Amino acid sequence: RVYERILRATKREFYEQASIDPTVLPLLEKADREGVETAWHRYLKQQPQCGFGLLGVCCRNCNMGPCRIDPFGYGPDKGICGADADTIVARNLMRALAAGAAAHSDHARDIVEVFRGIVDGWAKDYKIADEQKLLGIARALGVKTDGKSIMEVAKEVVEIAEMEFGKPDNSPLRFLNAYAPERRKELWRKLGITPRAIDREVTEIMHRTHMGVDADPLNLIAQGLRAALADGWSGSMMATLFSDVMFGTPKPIKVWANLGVLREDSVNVMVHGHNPLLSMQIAEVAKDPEMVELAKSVGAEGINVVGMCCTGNEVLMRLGIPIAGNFLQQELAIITGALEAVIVDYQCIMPALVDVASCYHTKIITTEPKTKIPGAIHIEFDKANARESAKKILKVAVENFKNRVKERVFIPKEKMEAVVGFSVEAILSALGGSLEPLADALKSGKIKGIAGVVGCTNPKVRHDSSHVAITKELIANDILVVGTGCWAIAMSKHGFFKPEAAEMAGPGLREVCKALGIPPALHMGSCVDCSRMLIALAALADHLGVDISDLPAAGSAPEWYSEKAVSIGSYFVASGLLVHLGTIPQVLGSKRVVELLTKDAESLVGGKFFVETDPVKAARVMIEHIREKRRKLGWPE
Ligand code: XCC
Ligand code: SF4
Repeated sequence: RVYERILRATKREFYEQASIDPTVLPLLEKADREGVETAWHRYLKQQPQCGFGLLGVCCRNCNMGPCRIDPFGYGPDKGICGADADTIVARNLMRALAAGAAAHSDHARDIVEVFRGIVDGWAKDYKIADEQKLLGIARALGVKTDGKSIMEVAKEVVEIAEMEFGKPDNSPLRFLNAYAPERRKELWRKLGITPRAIDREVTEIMHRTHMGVDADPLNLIAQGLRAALADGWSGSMMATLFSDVMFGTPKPIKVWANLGVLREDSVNVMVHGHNPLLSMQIAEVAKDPEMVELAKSVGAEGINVVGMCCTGNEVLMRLGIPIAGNFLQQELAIITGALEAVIVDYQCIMPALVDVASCYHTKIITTEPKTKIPGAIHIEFDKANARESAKKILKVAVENFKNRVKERVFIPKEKMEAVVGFSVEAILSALGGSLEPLADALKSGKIKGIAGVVGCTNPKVRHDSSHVAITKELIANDILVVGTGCWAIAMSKHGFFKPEAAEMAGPGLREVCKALGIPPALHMGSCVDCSRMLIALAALADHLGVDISDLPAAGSAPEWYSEKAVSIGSYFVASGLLVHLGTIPQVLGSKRVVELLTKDAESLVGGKFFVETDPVKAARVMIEHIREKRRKLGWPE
């Protein structure tokens, strides 16, 4: 039906349906006039998408195949090796999860490597910016800090961090052990899903999904949860913790969001990807007098660094660098004709950027050995000479200003003010230093519950629409919403992060927000910062003397596309949360897998998934779930 509607639509109708963000339509029309394609155009060309793929019943895990199962029962019900739909679907999903966990954790590895560089002295352009944070981590890990210099503490901590990736024994991951609540750890032990080492859990998925190893959907999914826990409670968590140590723990800060942050008079440089190691340096060197001088010499007022996706979130929260948009806007930023360069690290970077950029003067600069795109300029970022290296990369952008074609520039005027930067520490300090006020507000029912809303944008959903609709519904029902990633960018753009947004909240939440001067939805950071939510949930559960699965809380990824979201959703489920998915995962070809994820999981880990493409209906399910949890706690509904 969707397909028919799309076929019948005129171009303009299609573009209007693409997004609720006012910057999108004019830029899609500009793209059209200039013969440029975007993800939306390519999405249309992919219709109808492969039914076997959508259901997850296509297997390419060996060279007897590819094999596919006939979902209607007329054709083959087994692959050549005998794997049935349940096995194939479970294996495919676990491989996606493994990729997501690997992405987050490899990002963490790069952060930890530079942290090691601080200890060993080669990472001279990085420093320990937040000593308190480091001491807190040390204490949590059981590292003695008394009488030691900060560098001595750092050395011991980094040794533990490095071992998380590949420690050879079977003991639990050290960060998970330090931060997860006792009841959770006990449950995971009983279920045999305590993660031992990050790389090991990912590798074990790759092993088990090889032909002729694990064919049992439950056993496969159990290993998936184990890898996801390794990601959430260690990989992603280390990425967050050490980024805070090196760049500072985010505090509330006023920022601007949406494509209107691009400037006609300046060199516009977009940092895109996930890791703050380079983007923080770019943002800093852009203020360097030498670079500003260079920008003036080519006729610009200065250098305007803007962010995209999660590395954008990293510099947004720490430096107030404006954010140009979320995932589906990456091509549009180039189509404005006003972008001198896109500097990328990794993840969520469409290879199409190079094609789009070829129609404009924009340069795409890749910087990581593991991320190269044919047609892009590759300048490897040297972390041992970070500042000089960042300058070298930025210079390419500045010198490109003279190639901008003024007549082809169109910068949408829309930009929105937002208050972001709600780390756990910042939330605690807004609460006056303890969890007590939040616990009281929850118990009395002023705040009914907490929802974590995260994740991407996806052309299968009208861009930003589900993020906005679900958040509106939740806050109107007195549920405090926290979140990360492209959800958080959507919220920034649509005004949910202004303190005045409290007016959209129900009476109880509104009162609390007004008293504290905070918005009803809180920006907690980038994708890896979902680990901040784990820490907050654990602290709240401990404070109340209950398990995470008892809390009036739920999660949602309304517009997710990424394999990383599979891992995030899974670690929240394994940590005891109900998690909503707003785009349909490729699992419907197996009734068994669907049952495991949406029913059986709850009796095992206390959390489960549910799939609902209608955001308002999804919010109602989450609200009902929260009511139920309140009933069980004996709190007023
Ligand atoms: Fe990527 Fe993190 Fe998704 Fe946005 S939200 S599209 S993963 S940038 Ni994590
Ligand atoms: Fe086919 Fe089995 Fe090989 Fe998959 S693993 S491609 S189902 S033979």
